[in-house]
Amino acid sequence: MTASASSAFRQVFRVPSKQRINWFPGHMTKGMRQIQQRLRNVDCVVEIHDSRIPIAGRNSQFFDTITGSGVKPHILVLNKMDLLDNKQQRSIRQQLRSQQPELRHILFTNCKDQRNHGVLDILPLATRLISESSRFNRAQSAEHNIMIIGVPNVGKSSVINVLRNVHLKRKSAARVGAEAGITRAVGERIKIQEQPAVYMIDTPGILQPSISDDEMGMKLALVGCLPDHIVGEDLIADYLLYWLNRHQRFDYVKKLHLQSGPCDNISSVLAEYAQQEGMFHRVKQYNGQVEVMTNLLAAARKFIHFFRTGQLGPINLDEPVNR
Ligand SMILES: Nc1nc2c(ncn2[C@@H]2O[C@H](COP(=O)(O)OP(=O)(O)OP(=O)(O)O)[C@@H](O)[C@H]2O)c(=O)[nH]1
Ligand SMILES: [Mg+2]
Repeated sequence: MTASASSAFRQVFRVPSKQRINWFPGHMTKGMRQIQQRLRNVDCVVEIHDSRIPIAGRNSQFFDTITGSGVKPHILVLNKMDLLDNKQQRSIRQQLRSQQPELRHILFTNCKDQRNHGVLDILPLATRLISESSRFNRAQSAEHNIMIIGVPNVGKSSVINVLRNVHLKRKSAARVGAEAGITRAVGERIKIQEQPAVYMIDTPGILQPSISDDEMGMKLALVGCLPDHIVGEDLIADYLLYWLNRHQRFDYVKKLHLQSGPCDNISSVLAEYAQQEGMFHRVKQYNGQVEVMTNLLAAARKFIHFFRTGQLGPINLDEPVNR
Protein backbone atom coordinates (compact mmCIF):
# COMPACT_ATOMS: atom_id res chain seq x y z
CA MET A 1 0.00 0.00 0.00
CA THR A 2 1.48 3.35 -1.00
CA ALA A 3 1.48 6.44 1.21
CA SER A 4 -1.01 8.17 -1.07
CA ALA A 5 -3.35 5.18 -1.01
CA SER A 6 -3.14 4.95 2.78
CA SER A 7 -3.97 8.65 3.12
CA ALA A 8 -7.29 7.80 1.47
CA PHE A 9 -8.30 6.25 4.78
CA ARG A 10 -9.94 8.24 7.55
CA GLN A 11 -7.48 10.35 9.54
CA VAL A 12 -9.77 10.75 12.55
CA PHE A 13 -12.60 8.68 13.98
CA ARG A 14 -15.89 10.42 14.57
CA VAL A 15 -18.46 9.03 16.97
CA PRO A 16 -22.04 9.89 15.87
CA SER A 17 -22.78 13.24 17.47
CA LYS A 18 -25.65 12.06 19.65
CA GLN A 19 -23.78 9.08 21.05
CA ARG A 20 -21.96 9.29 24.41
CA ILE A 21 -19.60 6.47 25.34
CA ASN A 22 -20.31 6.14 29.02
CA TRP A 23 -21.01 3.34 31.42
CA PHE A 24 -21.24 4.10 35.11
CA PRO A 25 -23.87 1.83 36.68
CA GLY A 26 -24.84 1.99 40.36
CA HIS A 27 -22.50 -0.78 41.43
CA MET A 28 -19.52 1.42 40.44
CA THR A 29 -20.62 4.29 42.70
CA LYS A 30 -21.10 1.78 45.52
CA GLY A 31 -17.77 0.12 44.68
CA MET A 32 -15.91 3.44 44.88
CA ARG A 33 -17.36 4.06 48.31
CA GLN A 34 -16.52 0.54 49.52
CA ILE A 35 -12.94 0.84 48.21
CA GLN A 36 -12.43 4.09 50.11
CA GLN A 37 -13.88 2.57 53.30
CA ARG A 38 -11.50 -0.41 53.14
CA LEU A 39 -8.36 1.60 52.30
CA ARG A 40 -7.29 2.11 55.91
CA ASN A 41 -6.43 -1.57 56.15
CA VAL A 42 -4.65 -1.87 52.80
CA ASP A 43 -0.85 -2.11 52.59
CA CYS A 44 -0.37 -2.12 48.80
CA VAL A 45 -2.53 -1.31 45.79
CA VAL A 46 -2.16 -3.40 42.63
CA GLU A 47 -3.77 -1.69 39.65
CA ILE A 48 -4.52 -4.05 36.78
CA HIS A 49 -5.01 -2.76 33.26
CA ASP A 50 -5.26 -4.24 29.78
CA SER A 51 -1.86 -4.25 28.09
CA ARG A 52 -3.50 -3.48 24.70
CA ILE A 53 -4.39 -0.02 26.05
CA PRO A 54 -1.41 0.77 28.29
CA ILE A 55 -1.94 4.53 28.21
CA ALA A 56 -5.65 5.00 27.54
CA GLY A 57 -8.55 4.50 29.84
CA ARG A 58 -7.00 4.08 33.26
CA ASN A 59 -9.23 5.79 35.78
CA SER A 60 -6.23 7.83 36.96
CA GLN A 61 -8.16 10.47 38.90
CA PHE A 62 -9.82 7.97 41.19
CA PHE A 63 -6.88 5.56 41.36
CA ASP A 64 -4.48 8.37 42.37
CA THR A 65 -6.68 9.23 45.32
CA ILE A 66 -6.55 5.57 46.40
CA THR A 67 -2.77 5.39 46.46
CA GLY A 68 -2.67 8.82 48.14
CA SER A 69 -0.55 9.93 45.14
CA GLY A 70 2.35 7.69 46.06
CA VAL A 71 1.82 7.25 49.81
CA LYS A 72 0.73 3.61 49.52
CA PRO A 73 2.90 1.24 47.46
CA HIS A 74 1.45 0.89 43.96
CA ILE A 75 2.14 -1.64 41.20
CA LEU A 76 0.76 -1.30 37.67
CA VAL A 77 0.07 -4.73 36.19
CA LEU A 78 -0.51 -4.85 32.44
CA ASN A 79 -2.42 -8.11 31.96
CA LYS A 80 -3.29 -10.08 28.80
CA MET A 81 0.30 -9.74 27.58
CA ASP A 82 -0.31 -12.89 25.50
CA LEU A 83 -2.03 -10.52 23.04
CA LEU A 84 1.15 -8.44 22.50
CA ASP A 85 4.65 -9.33 21.34
CA ASN A 86 7.96 -8.72 23.13
CA LYS A 87 8.88 -5.72 21.03
CA GLN A 88 5.57 -4.03 21.85
CA GLN A 89 6.11 -4.68 25.56
CA ARG A 90 9.50 -3.00 25.42
CA SER A 91 8.14 0.04 23.62
CA ILE A 92 5.20 0.29 26.05
CA ARG A 93 7.64 0.38 28.97
CA GLN A 94 9.53 3.21 27.27
CA GLN A 95 6.31 5.04 26.43
CA LEU A 96 5.11 4.80 30.04
CA ARG A 97 8.50 5.75 31.45
CA SER A 98 8.56 8.96 29.42
CA GLN A 99 4.88 9.88 29.86
CA GLN A 100 4.35 8.82 33.48
CA PRO A 101 7.70 8.65 35.29
CA GLU A 102 5.83 8.37 38.61
CA LEU A 103 4.85 4.78 37.63
CA ARG A 104 7.85 3.01 39.06
CA HIS A 105 6.68 -0.61 39.25
CA ILE A 106 5.23 -2.10 36.07
CA LEU A 107 4.69 -5.82 35.43
CA PHE A 108 3.34 -7.57 32.31
CA THR A 109 1.26 -10.65 33.09
CA ASN A 110 -0.65 -13.47 31.45
CA CYS A 111 -3.24 -15.44 33.40
CA LYS A 112 -4.07 -17.74 30.52
CA ASP A 113 -0.67 -19.33 30.18
CA GLN A 114 0.13 -22.46 32.23
CA ARG A 115 3.31 -20.80 33.46
CA ASN A 116 1.34 -17.70 34.54
CA HIS A 117 3.95 -15.47 33.08
CA GLY A 118 4.62 -12.43 35.28
CA VAL A 119 1.76 -13.10 37.72
CA LEU A 120 4.10 -14.80 40.17
CA ASP A 121 6.27 -11.67 40.33
CA ILE A 122 3.43 -9.67 41.89
CA LEU A 123 3.66 -11.09 45.41
CA PRO A 124 7.47 -10.79 45.91
CA LEU A 125 7.38 -7.21 44.58
CA ALA A 126 4.39 -6.25 46.76
CA THR A 127 6.04 -7.81 49.83
CA ARG A 128 9.25 -5.86 49.22
CA LEU A 129 7.42 -2.57 48.67
CA ILE A 130 5.35 -3.08 51.82
CA SER A 131 8.46 -3.83 53.89
CA GLU A 132 10.06 -0.63 52.59
CA SER A 133 6.99 1.51 53.26
CA SER A 134 5.79 3.17 56.44
CA ARG A 135 2.60 1.32 57.25
CA PHE A 136 1.29 3.90 59.75
CA ASN A 137 -1.73 2.33 61.54
CA ARG A 138 -0.81 -1.13 60.15
CA ALA A 139 2.75 -1.30 61.48
CA GLN A 140 1.81 -3.79 64.22
CA SER A 141 0.09 -6.25 61.90
CA ALA A 142 2.11 -9.14 60.42
CA GLU A 143 -0.59 -9.72 57.79
CA HIS A 144 -0.46 -7.99 54.42
CA ASN A 145 -3.58 -6.78 52.65
CA ILE A 146 -3.30 -6.08 48.93
CA MET A 147 -6.16 -4.38 47.12
CA ILE A 148 -6.70 -5.11 43.42
CA ILE A 149 -8.23 -2.25 41.44
CA GLY A 150 -8.76 -1.36 37.78
CA VAL A 151 -11.31 -0.81 35.04
CA PRO A 152 -13.74 -3.67 34.19
CA ASN A 153 -12.78 -6.94 32.51
CA VAL A 154 -8.99 -6.56 32.64
CA GLY A 155 -8.41 -9.74 34.69
CA LYS A 156 -8.45 -8.53 38.31
CA SER A 157 -10.29 -11.58 39.64
CA SER A 158 -8.25 -13.89 37.36
CA VAL A 159 -4.98 -12.64 38.90
CA ILE A 160 -6.28 -13.35 42.42
CA ASN A 161 -7.35 -16.86 41.40
CA VAL A 162 -3.97 -17.65 39.81
CA LEU A 163 -2.10 -16.51 42.93
CA ARG A 164 -4.38 -18.49 45.23
CA ASN A 165 -4.11 -21.62 43.05
CA VAL A 166 -0.32 -21.41 42.88
CA HIS A 167 0.60 -20.34 46.40
CA LEU A 168 -2.10 -22.11 48.41
CA LYS A 169 -3.09 -24.88 45.97
CA ARG A 170 -6.69 -23.87 46.68
CA LYS A 171 -9.46 -23.53 44.16
CA SER A 172 -10.50 -20.21 42.68
CA ALA A 173 -12.35 -17.87 45.02
CA ALA A 174 -13.23 -14.95 42.73
CA ARG A 175 -15.79 -15.11 39.95
CA VAL A 176 -14.38 -14.51 36.47
CA GLY A 177 -16.19 -13.87 33.18
CA ALA A 178 -15.72 -12.64 29.65
CA GLU A 179 -18.07 -9.63 30.03
CA ALA A 180 -17.41 -6.38 31.87
CA GLY A 181 -19.01 -6.05 35.32
CA ILE A 182 -18.67 -9.59 36.69
CA THR A 183 -17.43 -8.49 40.14
CA ARG A 184 -20.08 -6.10 41.44
CA ALA A 185 -19.01 -5.40 45.02
CA VAL A 186 -15.90 -5.31 47.18
CA GLY A 187 -15.82 -8.77 48.72
CA GLU A 188 -14.24 -10.39 51.76
CA ARG A 189 -10.46 -10.72 51.78
CA ILE A 190 -9.15 -13.73 49.85
CA LYS A 191 -6.15 -15.50 51.30
CA ILE A 192 -3.35 -16.13 48.83
CA GLN A 193 -0.43 -17.02 51.10
CA GLU A 194 0.25 -18.40 54.61
CA GLN A 195 3.10 -17.17 56.79
CA PRO A 196 3.19 -14.33 56.51
CA ALA A 197 -0.49 -14.28 55.72
CA VAL A 198 -1.24 -12.29 52.58
CA TYR A 199 -4.78 -11.42 51.55
CA MET A 200 -6.13 -9.86 48.41
CA ILE A 201 -9.24 -7.73 48.16
CA ASP A 202 -11.09 -8.01 44.85
CA THR A 203 -13.01 -4.94 43.69
CA PRO A 204 -15.47 -4.16 40.90
CA GLY A 205 -14.01 -2.61 37.74
CA ILE A 206 -14.53 1.15 37.86
CA LEU A 207 -14.59 3.50 34.88
CA GLN A 208 -14.54 7.28 34.82
CA PRO A 209 -18.05 8.58 35.51
CA SER A 210 -17.82 10.53 32.26
CA ILE A 211 -15.51 9.55 29.40
CA SER A 212 -14.93 12.82 27.58
CA ASP A 213 -12.41 11.50 25.03
CA ASP A 214 -14.34 9.58 22.34
CA GLU A 215 -11.33 7.68 21.06
CA MET A 216 -10.42 6.56 24.58
CA GLY A 217 -14.01 5.36 25.00
CA MET A 218 -13.80 3.41 21.74
CA LYS A 219 -10.55 1.73 22.82
CA LEU A 220 -12.11 0.74 26.15
CA ALA A 221 -15.12 -0.64 24.29
CA LEU A 222 -12.96 -2.54 21.79
CA VAL A 223 -11.00 -4.40 24.47
CA GLY A 224 -14.28 -5.15 26.31
CA CYS A 225 -14.20 -2.81 29.32
CA LEU A 226 -17.83 -1.86 28.61
CA PRO A 227 -20.59 -4.29 27.63
CA ASP A 228 -20.78 -4.37 23.82
CA HIS A 229 -24.43 -3.30 23.70
CA ILE A 230 -23.63 0.03 25.42
CA VAL A 231 -21.62 1.25 22.43
CA GLY A 232 -23.00 -1.17 19.80
CA GLU A 233 -21.07 -3.81 17.88
CA ASP A 234 -21.48 -1.89 14.61
CA LEU A 235 -19.67 1.16 15.99
CA ILE A 236 -16.99 -0.96 17.72
CA ALA A 237 -16.33 -2.82 14.45
CA ASP A 238 -16.12 0.50 12.60
CA TYR A 239 -13.56 1.82 15.09
CA LEU A 240 -11.54 -1.39 14.72
CA LEU A 241 -11.54 -0.99 10.93
CA TYR A 242 -10.54 2.67 11.25
CA TRP A 243 -7.67 1.80 13.63
CA LEU A 244 -6.32 -1.04 11.44
CA ASN A 245 -6.33 1.10 8.29
CA ARG A 246 -4.89 4.14 10.05
CA HIS A 247 -2.02 1.98 11.34
CA GLN A 248 -1.65 0.12 8.05
CA ARG A 249 -2.34 -3.21 9.68
CA PHE A 250 -3.96 -5.05 6.81
CA ASP A 251 -4.02 -8.64 8.18
CA TYR A 252 -7.80 -8.28 8.34
CA VAL A 253 -8.06 -8.35 4.53
CA LYS A 254 -6.95 -11.99 4.40
CA LYS A 255 -8.75 -12.95 7.59
CA LEU A 256 -12.07 -11.61 6.26
CA HIS A 257 -11.44 -12.97 2.74
CA LEU A 258 -11.86 -9.53 1.16
CA GLN A 259 -11.24 -9.87 -2.57
CA SER A 260 -11.11 -6.13 -3.14
CA GLY A 261 -8.33 -5.37 -0.60
CA PRO A 262 -8.30 -2.82 2.25
CA CYS A 263 -11.43 -0.71 2.53
CA ASP A 264 -12.52 2.00 4.98
CA ASN A 265 -16.25 1.43 4.69
CA ILE A 266 -17.46 -0.86 7.46
CA SER A 267 -20.77 -1.74 5.78
CA SER A 268 -18.99 -2.92 2.62
CA VAL A 269 -16.41 -4.88 4.60
CA LEU A 270 -19.01 -6.63 6.76
CA ALA A 271 -21.32 -7.31 3.79
CA GLU A 272 -18.48 -8.92 1.81
CA TYR A 273 -17.35 -11.02 4.77
CA ALA A 274 -20.91 -12.12 5.59
CA GLN A 275 -21.44 -13.07 1.95
CA GLN A 276 -18.20 -15.06 1.80
CA GLU A 277 -18.99 -16.89 5.06
CA GLY A 278 -22.63 -17.49 4.26
CA MET A 279 -23.88 -15.41 7.18
CA PHE A 280 -27.51 -14.74 6.36
CA HIS A 281 -30.67 -14.11 8.32
CA ARG A 282 -34.33 -13.79 7.53
CA VAL A 283 -35.76 -10.32 7.94
CA LYS A 284 -39.49 -9.54 7.87
CA GLN A 285 -40.26 -6.51 5.71
CA TYR A 286 -43.02 -3.92 6.32
CA ASN A 287 -45.20 -5.63 3.73
CA GLY A 288 -44.95 -8.92 5.67
CA GLN A 289 -42.66 -10.62 3.18
CA VAL A 290 -39.59 -12.39 4.56
CA GLU A 291 -36.31 -11.58 2.86
CA VAL A 292 -32.97 -13.33 3.29
CA MET A 293 -30.24 -10.75 3.95
CA THR A 294 -26.55 -10.73 4.90
CA ASN A 295 -26.21 -10.71 8.69
CA LEU A 296 -24.04 -7.66 9.31
CA LEU A 297 -24.33 -7.88 13.10
CA ALA A 298 -22.99 -11.45 13.13
CA ALA A 299 -20.14 -10.34 10.86
CA ALA A 300 -19.32 -7.38 13.14
CA ARG A 301 -19.23 -9.69 16.16
CA LYS A 302 -16.85 -12.07 14.39
CA PHE A 303 -14.55 -9.20 13.34
CA ILE A 304 -14.38 -7.93 16.96
CA HIS A 305 -13.81 -11.50 18.18
CA PHE A 306 -10.83 -11.86 15.83
CA PHE A 307 -9.26 -8.77 17.41
CA ARG A 308 -9.99 -9.83 20.98
CA THR A 309 -8.47 -13.26 20.49
CA GLY A 310 -5.32 -11.95 18.79
CA GLN A 311 -6.24 -13.29 15.34
CA LEU A 312 -5.52 -9.94 13.68
CA GLY A 313 -1.99 -9.96 15.11
CA PRO A 314 -0.62 -8.41 18.30
CA ILE A 315 -2.08 -4.90 18.67
CA ASN A 316 -1.25 -2.09 21.07
CA LEU A 317 -4.12 0.34 20.51
CA ASP A 318 -2.05 3.19 21.99
CA GLU A 319 0.70 2.76 19.43
CA PRO A 320 1.35 6.08 17.67
CA VAL A 321 0.50 6.31 13.96
CA ASN A 322 3.52 5.66 11.75
CA ARG A 323 3.58 8.60 9.35
N1 LIG B 1 -6.14 -13.40 26.82
C1 LIG B 1 -6.21 -13.25 28.14
N2 LIG B 1 -7.41 -13.23 28.75
C2 LIG B 1 -7.44 -13.08 30.11
C3 LIG B 1 -6.25 -12.95 30.87
N3 LIG B 1 -6.61 -12.79 32.17
C4 LIG B 1 -7.95 -12.83 32.21
N4 LIG B 1 -8.47 -13.01 30.97
C5 LIG B 1 -9.89 -13.09 30.59
O1 LIG B 1 -10.44 -11.79 30.76
C6 LIG B 1 -11.83 -11.87 31.12
C7 LIG B 1 -12.08 -11.03 32.36
O2 LIG B 1 -11.45 -11.62 33.49
P1 LIG B 1 -11.87 -11.23 34.99
O3 LIG B 1 -10.83 -11.79 35.88
O4 LIG B 1 -13.29 -11.57 35.26
O5 LIG B 1 -11.72 -9.63 34.91
P2 LIG B 1 -12.10 -8.54 36.03
O6 LIG B 1 -11.13 -7.45 35.88
O7 LIG B 1 -12.19 -9.19 37.36
O8 LIG B 1 -13.51 -8.08 35.51
P3 LIG B 1 -14.73 -7.32 36.33
O9 LIG B 1 -14.98 -8.09 37.57
O10 LIG B 1 -15.86 -7.39 35.37
O11 LIG B 1 -14.26 -5.92 36.56
C8 LIG B 1 -12.10 -13.37 31.32
O12 LIG B 1 -12.70 -13.86 30.14
C9 LIG B 1 -10.73 -13.97 31.51
O13 LIG B 1 -10.66 -15.33 31.13
C10 LIG B 1 -4.99 -12.98 30.18
O14 LIG B 1 -3.90 -12.87 30.75
N5 LIG B 1 -5.04 -13.14 28.82
MG1 LIG C 1 -13.76 -9.35 38.68
